[in-house]
Amino acid sequence: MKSVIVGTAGHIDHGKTALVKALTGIDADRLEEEKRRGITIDIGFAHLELPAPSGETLRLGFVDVPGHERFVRNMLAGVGGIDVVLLVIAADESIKPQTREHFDICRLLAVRRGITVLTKSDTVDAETLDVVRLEVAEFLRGSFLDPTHSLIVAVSSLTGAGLPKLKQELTKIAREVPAKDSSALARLPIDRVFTMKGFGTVVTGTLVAGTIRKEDELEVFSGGRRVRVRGVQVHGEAADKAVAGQRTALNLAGVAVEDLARGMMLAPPDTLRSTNRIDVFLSLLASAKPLKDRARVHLHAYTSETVAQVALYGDKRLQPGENAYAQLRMANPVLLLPGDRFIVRQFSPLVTIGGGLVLDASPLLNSKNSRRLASGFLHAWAGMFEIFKSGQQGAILTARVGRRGARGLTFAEAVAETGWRHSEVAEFVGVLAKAKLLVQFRDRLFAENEFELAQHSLLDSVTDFHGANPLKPGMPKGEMQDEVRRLFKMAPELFDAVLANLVKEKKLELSGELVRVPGGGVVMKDEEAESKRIIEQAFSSAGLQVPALHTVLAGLKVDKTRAQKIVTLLLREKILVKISDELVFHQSALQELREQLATYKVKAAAAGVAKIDVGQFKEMTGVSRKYAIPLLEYLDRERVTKRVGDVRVIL
Ligand SMILES: Nc1nc2c(ncn2[C@@H]2O[C@H](COP(=O)(O)OP(=O)(O)O)[C@@H](O)[C@H]2O)c(=O)[nH]1
Ligand SMILES: [Mg+2]
Repeated sequence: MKSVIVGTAGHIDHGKTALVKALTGIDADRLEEEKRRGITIDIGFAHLELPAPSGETLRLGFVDVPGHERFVRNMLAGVGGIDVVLLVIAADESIKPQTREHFDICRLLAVRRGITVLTKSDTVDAETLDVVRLEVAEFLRGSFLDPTHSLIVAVSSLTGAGLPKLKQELTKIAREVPAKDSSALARLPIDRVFTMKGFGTVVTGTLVAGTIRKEDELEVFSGGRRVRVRGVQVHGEAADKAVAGQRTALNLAGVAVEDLARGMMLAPPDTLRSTNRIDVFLSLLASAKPLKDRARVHLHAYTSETVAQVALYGDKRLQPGENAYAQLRMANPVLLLPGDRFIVRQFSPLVTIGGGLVLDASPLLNSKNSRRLASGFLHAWAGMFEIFKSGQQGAILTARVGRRGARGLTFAEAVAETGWRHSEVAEFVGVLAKAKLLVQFRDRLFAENEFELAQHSLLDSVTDFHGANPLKPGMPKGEMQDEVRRLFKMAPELFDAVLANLVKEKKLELSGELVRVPGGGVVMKDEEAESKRIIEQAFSSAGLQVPALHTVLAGLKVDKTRAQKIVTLLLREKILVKISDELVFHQSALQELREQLATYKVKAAAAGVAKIDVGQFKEMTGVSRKYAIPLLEYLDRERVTKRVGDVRVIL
């Protein structure tokens, strides 16, 4: 059964509630105060099943809205999910202020279908009705209700005149409403919260997307609370599930009435994110005053309402009847997705001044930077907005991935940014990867050219490393990864893939954790590596009684030049330390000497003076004078000791 939501719109007392009752038999004024005062204060609901000529049954859910100017905010909470509008204009009063305001709102929200209903036809004569009809036709010209393609029906809820024709037209239009994607991610903007005896917490709303089933877990936006669906009602009857386009009531477990309110949104858990900033395409009504950059407004989207600041990209002021790209900074976070519509009302006094289309609910730029954007970046930025506005999913995904550069975009982020299902994202990724626009590494997506850029970055990084470290065998992989993360925010997924590819193409070499350009760095052959080990071993085992360097080198398999190269490398790596032309020590032996001296100092200080002379030094270390003098001079240079006359003060 196809479900379609029909909303009323129009000035107070023009017969909206009476019309809904005449069509459905249901009085949508449900509040005691509404019944007593005879006016609609809050949105009300009714439903009707209509047989279509094709044999199918259409289920119409009605949202009846208040016409009073003081309750426009309630009207806005109801109009969010409607498919068809009944623009109600009383034949005896014709167009009034809220006729205009409600009609503006419908246009700004991009309501596509509707019927103009001239009510109270019984109160005027045929001639007056004709005049009003002409007036109304003029008013509607060029809009989605333009009389050349949309009907104006005169009815009387009192006598029933015109109602059959209206029902017929409603059936026709309802059938034209495109079926909604019930497999999309579910979103239910909450319009009412109450307790029902024996049930507990109940919320209602117009399900704007997807399906909600009994036992589903949902997340409450904003705030992150989890709730479980204990029961589902559709148009007042128990059901296993509610699908997009249905008036839906949910009995919720895990939440108290006080924790929920109109304006919150229910959606699948851990999938979407609420936001304080949205980039939008904003339209200012011709009837509004010019809108200044940084102006504060009231933002209405679905059932939510928050104060927001408008940061205009580009001009400092938006003229009436014009459009602009802008960033809205909200006082309270709201769950919105690209493609959603919204209304803005003047901060004070409260009048509807415009509305528009959400382009991006996860903008990368803060509106604080929009000044900077105004000059140079705007052009490129506008190009992206155009793509977002186009609604072309492939181009949108490519742009969203592309703007993240080497950081890429994960599948989960793609889902949260677009509101598309994971499988839908995957489908587009498949197509775009084939078209060589995107690449995927593990769970992350990158623009194809990022791969190319990353190759250059990695090659540069290693080449620079060799330049700065001529005697090192290669650049540690971790250091390389840190560098490209710091410089380009490169994701590990891209790094790994690019490095693997460069190694495969023999543009880089990998040995253990070291990366080098082929032929770059110090490459040791087996016998060189062995020689290096032998030298190191000779000195580390000798302690301070070191052999002469030339003796050690003479015993190696490698020739003199190569042997010298290895020594240079060992000195460079600070494994060996040269303290005089003749003498080379292993760093561990010198380290031990420092510790010995430190211990000696403690003892000597206890005896009165932290001093040592050459004799004491020889005794302590067991070395001959030939070694003792250069060692002490080395220690002086290292500021471990200080020569004072014939003795050394231990520092
Ligand atoms: N004569 C006549 N009165 C109507 C008709 N429709 C509504 N009314 C009356 O007009 C008043 C306002 O109607 P209501 O439906 O509450 O208007 P709303 O504010 O637009 O919802 C009520 O007193 C209705 O009885 C109609 O078709 N003919
Ligand atoms: Mg009413």
